[in-house]
Amino acid sequence: MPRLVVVSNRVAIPDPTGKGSAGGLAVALKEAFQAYRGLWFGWSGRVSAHPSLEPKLVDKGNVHYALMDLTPIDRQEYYNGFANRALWPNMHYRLGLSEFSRADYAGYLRVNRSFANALARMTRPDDLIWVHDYHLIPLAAELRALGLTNRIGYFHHIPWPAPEVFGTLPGSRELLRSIADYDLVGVQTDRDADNLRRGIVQEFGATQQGTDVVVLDGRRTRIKGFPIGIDVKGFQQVARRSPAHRVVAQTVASLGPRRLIIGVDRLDYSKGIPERMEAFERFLISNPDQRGNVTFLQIAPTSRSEVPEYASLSRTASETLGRINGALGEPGWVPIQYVTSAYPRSVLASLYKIARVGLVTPMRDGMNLVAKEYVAAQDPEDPGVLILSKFAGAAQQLTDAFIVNPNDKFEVAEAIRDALHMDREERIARWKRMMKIIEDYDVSWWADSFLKELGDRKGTNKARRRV
Ligand code: GDG
Repeated sequence: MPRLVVVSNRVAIPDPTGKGSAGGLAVALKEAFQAYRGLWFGWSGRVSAHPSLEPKLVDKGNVHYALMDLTPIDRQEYYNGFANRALWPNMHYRLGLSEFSRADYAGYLRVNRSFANALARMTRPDDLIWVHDYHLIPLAAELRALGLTNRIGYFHHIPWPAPEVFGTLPGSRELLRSIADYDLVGVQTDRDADNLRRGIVQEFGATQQGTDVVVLDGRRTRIKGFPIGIDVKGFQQVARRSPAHRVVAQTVASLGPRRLIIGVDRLDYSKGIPERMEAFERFLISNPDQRGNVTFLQIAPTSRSEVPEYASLSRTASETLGRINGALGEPGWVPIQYVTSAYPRSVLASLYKIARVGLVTPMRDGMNLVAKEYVAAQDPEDPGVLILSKFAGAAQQLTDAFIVNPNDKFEVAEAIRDALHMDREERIARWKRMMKIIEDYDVSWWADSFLKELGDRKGTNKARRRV
């Protein structure tokens, strides 16, 4: 079996406390590495004025970690700058928030080149290389320029926007071109795959072979949807354990007979947190009998706080929260409880299970793993109801959720009302159908099917150097 080399912006070395990083990628890759031996290469998360050009090596069980430090300017330009201030908003259709700077883009390309230089020295000719996410789109092009002929795959965790949207970003043409240096590109949904293939065909006149393959300058790149899943069994085990944690006990005690609605998201404008609070406000205004009978708990761990748009979102969320709780709360009842720290997975799992409604209403989301975790955590005899944005990749699979448009707070408010009124029989029927999909397409399916296709040499590109 070839060695698996995973490359991602952040490398998450397992943390015995279980708190770890709150990011979806860390959760997903942990599962993938249980099956495959290999190397995980990426940023250590540290900055230093004079970082080594060689990675720091750490061995943990069957995975070797190779960690690169960044300079403060690298972090500013590559990570906070181009990746998170230009690419992220563009790919989430927020063109008004996308801030392009030439210096940031140059920093993004520079870090990709320096990662490629360090990685190329560590790879063996038969390694399967699996690159993750929008921070590292040009990595394959840089590796090919160094002469690597390995099979290289890329998985894009966030939406791939329509060509008309992506094309507004300076640098987008070059990035699209560098996609063709991968052998396999995975995206979350068929719609994303279609957007990316159309982009390459429109921009370069590439030809399409069959449904999935585009051919550009003689190189074949297969572009397909591989919807990411969760570790269903592991998550259910955690959810079944008795809620020993203080936070769970206090939540149960403070709820009393009230019903709980839960939201769990990184504090990110793509997740629609203030919009969701306003939908809950609308629900309380339209259903005054429900005041005092339901609590909405929003867990929103702070994220990317060095990026100005995130600081601004944090202010908006706090203001919206304060306004709604001030206007509608009563002594002894706070309508929205809002916390910005991260909790252990076991606490999340217990809270999901207690909650009658899971409110997952991103404005745009690649997949959204919280939606799947919420469903997996439910009690099969008395499951809760998932309300899910039509703009989350998960909505393509979980069609038995209440699918809503998060831009319409009246529609979301009505879905909350209907979810709270749904009888047990219907809740069970919907839950069973969603659970089947979540189990069939779990994280092992995702990693196995991507890697199987990446390793498949049928119709492959000939091993050749690019000049
Ligand atoms: C990106 C894409 C795609 C959240 N708060 C805490 C915590 N979390 C965990 C959740 C879940 C994960 O973080 C978040 O995953 P999402 O998928 O919801 O969102 P992103 O972080 O934006 O992830 C997304 C994903 O990549 C995978 O491809 O689905 O579309 O944007 O697992 O449970 N975990 C802990 N404490 C928290 O407070 N321990």
